[in-house]
Amino acid sequence: MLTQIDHVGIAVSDLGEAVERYRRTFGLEPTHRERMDDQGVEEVLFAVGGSFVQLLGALGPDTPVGRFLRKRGPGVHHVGYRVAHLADVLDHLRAEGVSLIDEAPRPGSRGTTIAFVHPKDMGGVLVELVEAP
Ligand code: CMX
Ligand code: CO
Repeated sequence: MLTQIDHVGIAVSDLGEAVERYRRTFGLEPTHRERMDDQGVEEVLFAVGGSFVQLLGALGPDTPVGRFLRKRGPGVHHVGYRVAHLADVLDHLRAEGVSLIDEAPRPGSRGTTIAFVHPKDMGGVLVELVEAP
């Protein structure tokens, strides 16, 4: 069902500073930058092997990442898993009684299709499912 780790999402308070930190510390160059107004975030992706590190800056305090930063501070925000058929995986999770944040697949960055699973049934970890374009 899960084919690989697509990305690890990390909430940062200053996106520009975090990008410089990853560049200097690990010699990584950003491979993608995108502002997603519907999610209230701006992301910068670094490719690591076949997966990404996704740095997430909040577009305002009243957004998922903005609230996370206020309550918990910077750190790991979610894990994104790649799946082949997102709609089928959502049907399966629903049948298993898992709480979904997104009842149906919706557009993500890079032309992907995504859905979030609530952390309360996932051991406190916010999970994102990602279907490649
Ligand atoms: N990981 C784990 N738990 C989290 C969490 C996270 N990232 N964010 C919030 N929570 C927990 C809180 O600790 C809180 O738990 P308690 O009820 O035990 O206190 C609960 O969820 C509700 O917290 P909240 O402050 O009310 O948070 P929100 O209103 O933001 O709701 C959530 C939480 C997960 C439903 C919301 O953040 C959401 O819908 N997230 C999905 C969308 C998203 O995160 N977009 C940004 C990333 C975009 C991308 O990667 O493409
Ligand atoms: Co993500």
